[in-house]
Amino acid sequence: KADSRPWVDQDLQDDTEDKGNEDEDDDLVDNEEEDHPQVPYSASGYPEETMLERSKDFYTLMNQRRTVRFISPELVPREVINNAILTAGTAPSGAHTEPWTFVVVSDPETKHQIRQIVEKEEEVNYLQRMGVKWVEDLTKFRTNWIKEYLDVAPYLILVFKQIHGILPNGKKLTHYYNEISVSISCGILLAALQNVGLVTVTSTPLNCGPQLRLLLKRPANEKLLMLLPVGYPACDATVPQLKRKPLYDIMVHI
Ligand code: IYR
Repeated sequence: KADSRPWVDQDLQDDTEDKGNEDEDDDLVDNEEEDHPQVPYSASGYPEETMLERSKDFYTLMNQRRTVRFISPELVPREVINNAILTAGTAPSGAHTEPWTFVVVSDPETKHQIRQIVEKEEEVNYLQRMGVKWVEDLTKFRTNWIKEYLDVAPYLILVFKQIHGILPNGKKLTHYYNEISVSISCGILLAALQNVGLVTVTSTPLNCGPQLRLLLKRPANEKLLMLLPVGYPACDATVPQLKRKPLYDIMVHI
């Protein structure tokens, strides 16, 4: 199956029977349980000059973000990670369903088990599933299936998307746009980590989802979307020299 549809991730076929009752939440009574009255909203409101300065400052900060594969084992305060995850949880979500679970792993034994699962699958990915062109496209990044950072990083954050929720009555709660909602939350998480000087790798371990979900004892309505090893950069960390597209290549003004 080496060259057959490498983009199709078996994880998407993880249709393990989950706890949710097959019935969708078509019962309006469930939705009425929690009413959201309208409350006033007022923005902070900056003068234009301040806006301009803040827009530049934030761009400068985020433009320094790089995927760093060499992470220091130095410990990071747990509260910083908690705050970053709280920040990620401010993402918008379809019908405010907040369809995310962030599993934070610092236990060395669990990190090692994760590494073993990921490396075993990634070896097959590189040697068979991805195909010659994909592997070639990655040569400039010098990546391979050895993922030392999975042992070394003080934290691994595994982001799961909940493809549906489960109501107290056992029925499924529809999680609209769950993938894009959780993807947005990952973006905000990356910004929150950058803001405190931590680094990560936005890894999406192909074909590891079901095994990692079982290892971490997560229910079947949760699918792994992203695995982020988090820590300070190693003192001898290097990154590939990359350029970002200029504004006129990424923006069209009509
Ligand atoms: N998941 C593999 C391969 C990989 C794929 C892409 I697209 C990258 O930008 C980088 C790596 C790995 O993590 O090595």
